[in-house]
Amino acid sequence: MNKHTIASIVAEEILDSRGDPTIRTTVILGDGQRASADVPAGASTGTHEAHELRDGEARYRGKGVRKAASHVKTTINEALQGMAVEEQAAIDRTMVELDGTPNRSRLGANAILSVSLACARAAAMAERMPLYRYLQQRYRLKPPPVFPRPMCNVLNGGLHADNNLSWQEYHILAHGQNFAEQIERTWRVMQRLKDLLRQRHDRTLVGDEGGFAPRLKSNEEGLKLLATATTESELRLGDDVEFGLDVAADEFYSSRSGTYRLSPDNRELDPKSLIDLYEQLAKIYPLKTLEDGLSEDDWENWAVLTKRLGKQVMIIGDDLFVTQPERLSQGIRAHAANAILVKPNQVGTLTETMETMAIARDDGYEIVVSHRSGETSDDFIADLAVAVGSRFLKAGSLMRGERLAKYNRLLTIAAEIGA
Ligand code: 2PG
Ligand code: MG
Repeated sequence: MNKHTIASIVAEEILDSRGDPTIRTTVILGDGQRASADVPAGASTGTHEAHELRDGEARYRGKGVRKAASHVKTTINEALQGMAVEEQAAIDRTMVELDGTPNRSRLGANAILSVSLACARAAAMAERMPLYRYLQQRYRLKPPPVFPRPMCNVLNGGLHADNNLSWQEYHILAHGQNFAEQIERTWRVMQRLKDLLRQRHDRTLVGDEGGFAPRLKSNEEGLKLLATATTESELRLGDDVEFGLDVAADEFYSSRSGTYRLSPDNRELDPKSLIDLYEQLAKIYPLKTLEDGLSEDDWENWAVLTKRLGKQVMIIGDDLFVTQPERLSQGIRAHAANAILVKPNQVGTLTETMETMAIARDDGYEIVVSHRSGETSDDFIADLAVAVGSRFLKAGSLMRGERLAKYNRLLTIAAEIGA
C-alpha cells in the first residue's frame, strides 16, 4: 500500500436524526483528497460506554458539540498532521494517549471516533477501494462466508417512542436467497403490519428508528402482531421469517428492588421470572435473537439466561459489553452471552472496535454490527458489517433516510459482490 499523509482535519457541528447536534469530521490528505465521517448517538446508552462530550451550555439544551469539534480542529489535528492515513492503529493510539482518560472524557469519544472513521474512509479512497474491501485488507480478514442479514426494527418502544411498550425493539429477520430478497420479504411483513395497525385504528406513526409505535395491551402483543403480519404475507414463521427483540432491560429495571417493571403489562418480575417469560416466548414465537434481556451488570443471571436459551437463541450483549474488549472478555469468562452488538461509538476508535470483534470471533461469539437511535446518513457500518462477516446488520426499520442509507449501501455491495 502507498502511504498518504494527513494534511489537516476539520470538523463541524451538524444535526442527527433526532435533530440533536453531532460531529462531522473531514480528513484532508496531502494530495487534496478528502473524506468525512459523522458520529451517531444513543438514547438508551449503557453506563459503561465511552464518554460522549457535550457542551453543557444553554444552546441546544446543553447538547451542543462545539467543544468536541474544536478538539478535533486543534489538539487532534496538530497531533495527526503528517501521519500516514493508512496507519490506523497509530492514529487511534495517538488520540487515546492524547485523551489520557479511561473513558475518553477529555477529548470526547465522539470527537475521537469521527476522526478514526474519517481516516479509514480517506485511506480507502486513496487506495481506490470500496471501504469494505479496504477494511478486509487492512485487518487481514478472509472474505467472510456470510453476508449480513437485515435486522429490521419494525416496532419501537422504550426510550425510542412515545407509546406504552417497555421493550425497545421488535425485529424482523427474514431469510431469503440473497440480501435483496431478504429486504423485499421484510418490506412485505412491514407493510402488512401497517395494514393490521390501521385496521385496528392503531397509530402508524413511527419511533426514532422508523418502526411503528402503537399502544398495545402487552409487550407480547407486539410479537403476536409480527406473527400475524408474517403469516398473512404468505411467509412461514421460522423458515422464512424469524424475530428478534432488543428489550433494553436497563430501561425498565429498578436497581432498588432488583426487579423489572413491564408496561403496559403491569407486571413486576424478578430476574428468574423474566427469564421464564423469555423461555416461554421462545417456545411460541420463532425468536432468533434476544438483546439486553437483563440489566447491564447482572453477569450471573446473564449466564443463567444463556444456559437456558443460548442453544436456540442468540443472546446478544449490548449495554453489557459496550463494544469494549475488557467487558467482552469478562463476559466470555462468565459465559454471559453468545453474541455481541458492535457500535463503534461505545468504545471510541476503529482499532478498538476491531479488537473487540477479533476477541468475539476467537471465542465463537456471533457479531451484530449496529447503528444508534440517533443517526445520520453516514453508512460506514454497512461496509464494516460486510468486512467482518457480521451475522446481521441492525439499522432500524425500512423507513427514514438515515436507516435506509445503511440498507441501501448493503444492497449496492450485495449487487457488487453477488451476495
Ligand atoms: C440499542 C440502540 C440501537 P441506542 O439499544 O441497541 O438500536 O439504541 O442507540 O438508543 O442505544
Ligand atoms: Mg440495544
